[in-house]
Amino acid sequence: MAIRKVYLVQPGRDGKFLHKATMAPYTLMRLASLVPDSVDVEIIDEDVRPVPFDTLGPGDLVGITAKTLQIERARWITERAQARGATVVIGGTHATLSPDEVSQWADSIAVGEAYRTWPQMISDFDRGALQPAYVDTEWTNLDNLLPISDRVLEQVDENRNYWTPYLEITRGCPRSCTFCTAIRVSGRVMRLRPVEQVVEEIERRGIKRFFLTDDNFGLNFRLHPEYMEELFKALRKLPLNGWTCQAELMVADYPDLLKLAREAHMDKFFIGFESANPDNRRELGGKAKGNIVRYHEAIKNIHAAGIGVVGLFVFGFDGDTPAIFQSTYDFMRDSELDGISITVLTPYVGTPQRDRWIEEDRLLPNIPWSLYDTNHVTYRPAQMTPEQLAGGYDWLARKLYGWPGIASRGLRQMRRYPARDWARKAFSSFSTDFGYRMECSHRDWLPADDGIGYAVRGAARSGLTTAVQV
Ligand code: B12
Ligand code: SF4
Repeated sequence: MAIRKVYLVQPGRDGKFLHKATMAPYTLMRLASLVPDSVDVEIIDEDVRPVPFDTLGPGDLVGITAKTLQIERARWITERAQARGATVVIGGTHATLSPDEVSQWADSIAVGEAYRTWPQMISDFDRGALQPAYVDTEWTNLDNLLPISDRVLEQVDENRNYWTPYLEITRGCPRSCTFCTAIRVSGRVMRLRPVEQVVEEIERRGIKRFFLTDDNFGLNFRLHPEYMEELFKALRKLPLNGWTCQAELMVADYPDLLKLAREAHMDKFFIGFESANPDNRRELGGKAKGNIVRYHEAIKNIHAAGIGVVGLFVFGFDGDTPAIFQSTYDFMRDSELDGISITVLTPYVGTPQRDRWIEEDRLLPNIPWSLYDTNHVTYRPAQMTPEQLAGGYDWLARKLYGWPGIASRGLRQMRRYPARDWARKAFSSFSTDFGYRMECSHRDWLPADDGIGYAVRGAARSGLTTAVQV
């Protein structure tokens, strides 16, 4: 059947906040740019507008991207689109990690990256020969990615519709943390995009702020210092308001690169401390060791370069007891961190950790994938009950994401900039913790009279998620 139109869908969850959505559909922008000019393509982010089921019909190819927590919503969309005669392809993290499950209800699945397979799927569909699965395990060289096309930029209008645009500069991570799925979707070899293409993309998209999708951008301080130097020198010439990226503690050992990063308008590193408990170091793939003295030193060195640090912490490792929440909070209070993310360890499909816990019969039964959102407990921890883990997490979330906590970390960060930059930096100084507050509100702990939390829960309850608490 000849192709009529391509729809690319990002399942929704949070709705909009102050007229903008948070999750710019960068993955879909890249995929839409691979659709030949002769074929009509439309991106639909459910957080911005609903899927137009009434207009779907035979000849339409609907591509849906889904992480694990979005897969039930993806299936719901699929069933309605199929009922209208459209054909549905599922790609992204969950289809890559659990292909057999997804291929039971999708017309076709894309496993892995899709720079080669997606154009093939479109062409096969057009000549009536779509296959049930397309697998790419080659970790394509990123030297020649097709640029994000003008028609896609016009349609998404990311600066108007989203709080933070995303950008990919490098991809992959050679570490092997037992709980990580990122390496299973991005590969273990660090791949780098040519600096001139990165600059071209930033300028053409007209973005002034961005969050890097790179899983471990900071590791390139050690792996590819010349590349980083070239990149930072190119970015410092651009009129950027600021940008953020994921890294590990070792960036603190590279003062010259830190200085260049600051000049390149970098605002903050999101650093995976993961745990303030040294008993968990075996699970942390060699990047963090639960060594608090080293954590304090590294934060100090990064701050000295004028860059902020957002600390990422995971709770529920086998070494954790109920005391972990108070001891981590004590560390956080003393640490001068500029933002804090706390998550519950989550055994995603395809991780060594999930395999082990299945063997030990530790997964909780009947947990829907929508609760694999890192805010809910989905397994039996080794030294706590599930209720203790959930209760400790809620206790800490309340302490961290109450307004006083958010305000004090935001103001601390603002003070790192000269007063003339405060207007430009105000958004990024407060937005990170505010975003985590919104994420935690999926656990329903915000007081009912809190306007913002209430709005977020309203979006969550509008049928976009299954709001079950553990
Ligand atoms: C950027 C990012 C985010 C952004 C959101 C980006 C977005 N618009 O979705 C933010 C910061 C908001 C975010 C939030 C979360 N994230 Co996140 N995120 C990422 C990250 C770092 C990069 C993804 C990305 O944009 N890459 C760049 C694009 C170009 O590549 P890509 O998405 O991989 O797409 C390629 C292929 O996958 C494929 N493909 C993808 N979709 C489709 C669809 C079709 C039809 C086809 C044909 C192909 C295809 O083709 C693309 C081109 O090759 C990944 C890690 C990773 N390396 O994947 C984690 C990751 C996806 N996130 C993860 C998680 C857990 C979360 C959170 C739950 C964390 C939290 N506690 O807040 C939330 C959930 C929010 C939500 N409602 O979905 C996990 C998912 C695990 C899983 N099994 O589901 C990952 C893998 C990281 C990890 N820790 O392991 N995330
Ligand atoms: S360092 Fe980060 S990206 Fe790399 S394996 Fe560990 S959790 Fe995954």
